[in-house]
Amino acid sequence: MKDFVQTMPILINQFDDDKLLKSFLTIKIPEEYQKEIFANLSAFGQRVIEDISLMAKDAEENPPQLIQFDCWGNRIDDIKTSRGWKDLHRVSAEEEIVRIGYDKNFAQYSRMIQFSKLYLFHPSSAFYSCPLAMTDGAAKLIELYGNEQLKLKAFLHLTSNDPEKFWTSAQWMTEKSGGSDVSATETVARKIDGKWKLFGTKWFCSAITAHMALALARTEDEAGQTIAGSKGLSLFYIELRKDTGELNHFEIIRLKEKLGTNALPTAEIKLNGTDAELIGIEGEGVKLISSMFNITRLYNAVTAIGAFRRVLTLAKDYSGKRKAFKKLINQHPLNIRILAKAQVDFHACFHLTFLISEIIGSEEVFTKDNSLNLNQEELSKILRLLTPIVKLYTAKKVVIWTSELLEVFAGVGYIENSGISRLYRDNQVFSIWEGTTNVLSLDLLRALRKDNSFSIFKKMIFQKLELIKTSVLRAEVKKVFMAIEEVERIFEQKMKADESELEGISRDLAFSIGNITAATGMLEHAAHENSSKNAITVVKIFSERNLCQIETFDQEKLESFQDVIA
Ligand code: MFK
Repeated sequence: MKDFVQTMPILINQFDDDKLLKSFLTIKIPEEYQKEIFANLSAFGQRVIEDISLMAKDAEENPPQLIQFDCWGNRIDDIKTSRGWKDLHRVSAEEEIVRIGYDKNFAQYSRMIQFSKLYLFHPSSAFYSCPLAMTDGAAKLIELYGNEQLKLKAFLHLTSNDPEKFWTSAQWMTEKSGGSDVSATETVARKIDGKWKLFGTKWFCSAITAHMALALARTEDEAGQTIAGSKGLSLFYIELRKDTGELNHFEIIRLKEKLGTNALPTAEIKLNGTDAELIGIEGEGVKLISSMFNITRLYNAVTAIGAFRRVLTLAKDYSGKRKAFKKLINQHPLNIRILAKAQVDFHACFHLTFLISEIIGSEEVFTKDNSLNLNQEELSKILRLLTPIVKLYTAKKVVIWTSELLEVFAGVGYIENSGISRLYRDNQVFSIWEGTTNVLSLDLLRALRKDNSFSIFKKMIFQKLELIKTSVLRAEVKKVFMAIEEVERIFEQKMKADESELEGISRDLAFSIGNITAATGMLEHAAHENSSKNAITVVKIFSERNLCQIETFDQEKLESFQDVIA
């Protein structure tokens, strides 16, 4: 019997090899920027398979350790991280992954370039993308609501390209009393000698090695009374260490043992009078911190599609090397079907995510002649509407497809040191942190109700579709027009029904709007003369499915479901 030796899948330059990203950017980015951007991304595309991936490997192999006591018995709560993890910090600063979004050197295209870089970086970053997400979210929040001092100190650190000056931020919301239900927060903020100090436990603090954090706490009045619910929550800025290097009056109870993301130091902490500075007005904490998590949710989507592409690239490469039943597995019809369907869903996720990069870029660097032909208020409302959708849609797809594509590797994909099983464990996080699929579906309802944004969304989609004149795509364009009308009809009908009916369809609503947006992006791309070669075939296959996928759900159905699970 021959030895069991298989040819490993390999990666080549992750930008040069990405036909979709390259053709998308060629279409969207003005020519004057292209040379510089393409050279930068190409060099970075090589680094992510060379030195950066070695840093990630080191970080994965040497997970963080909590050293609670020194040899003399003193409580120190030191977190030991690997060389690789520290190098990833340096590279993130030097490659300006956060900074690009703020220096605006590429005007309204800055976010698109930043997202391209993050998308290339994430799968080789051992989840250093997570501290970067919170760093960007904190920068955005401080830019919007911070006082001059925070803008002159924290903001400059968060957006620095000097590794010595670059800070990362954490986001401290989750508590034992309620992860998604932030209104149950128990941490209190007490004014002592005119200064805010925080007391309580935060249960899931990602990136505990960050320099600063933004945290929610319930403010006490002079009589020690608090207001219940989210109206009693305020937002605080915290520096994690004092000038002496000691922790700012908090203890690290433990590092979390998680299913994946094991290079990332996530901690449970106890705040024992942590010095903090109030941001904004008391009682507006949830509203203010939403400007942070609306950015981290976009990072979630960008990193999810980066991870999706990595799994798909490895699976396709391996399929062209592995023989079974006398031929390469990429010649078996069933496998061809699976890979093609994954590729089509990947294109959908890509276009959905990169369309939002165009929207946020146009909103942040507003010009009247923006490519979306919308005013700034309309752009903000569409951004608010699509943020939960792009997060939940891409997360769910990467979770499902990572599981499916693992089968391409069969037993090897289940072996720990293949690296494939780690992708499976890691990618599961995308649909959990930063709001689960259900929480985000409900957030979509919040956005739809508050801003009446469906009509603006419809306007954007119609404007885009009306510009597509390619006759070969006529049927697909028509299908999107019909889907949007159908979604609107059902949504309006459910708005008049019992609240539980609207809640019950909110997830389907989110995926349907996601399908419509993705199809529009794919059609726009396919119709362009510079599109990637197979773009027309891809969107045709995508459009074979029902774009509006809202299942019937009413009181009777709810009762029968209750009966089923009783
Ligand atoms: C690799 C990239 C990954 C990055 C990961 C980083 C790792 C971080 C790990 C974590 O920390 S995970 C923790 C994640 N936790 C969450 O995402 C919380 C999930 N729960 C929710 O999102 C709930 O919907 C929410 C806490 C927001 C509900 O809170 P409330 O207080 O019940 O909401 P309410 O009362 O409806 O809204 C309060 C105000 O906030 C309202 O404004 P007004 O007072 O003006 O009316 C809302 O409109 C506003 N608001 C809520 N959500 C908003 C928002 N505004 C804008 N955008 C939103 N998304």
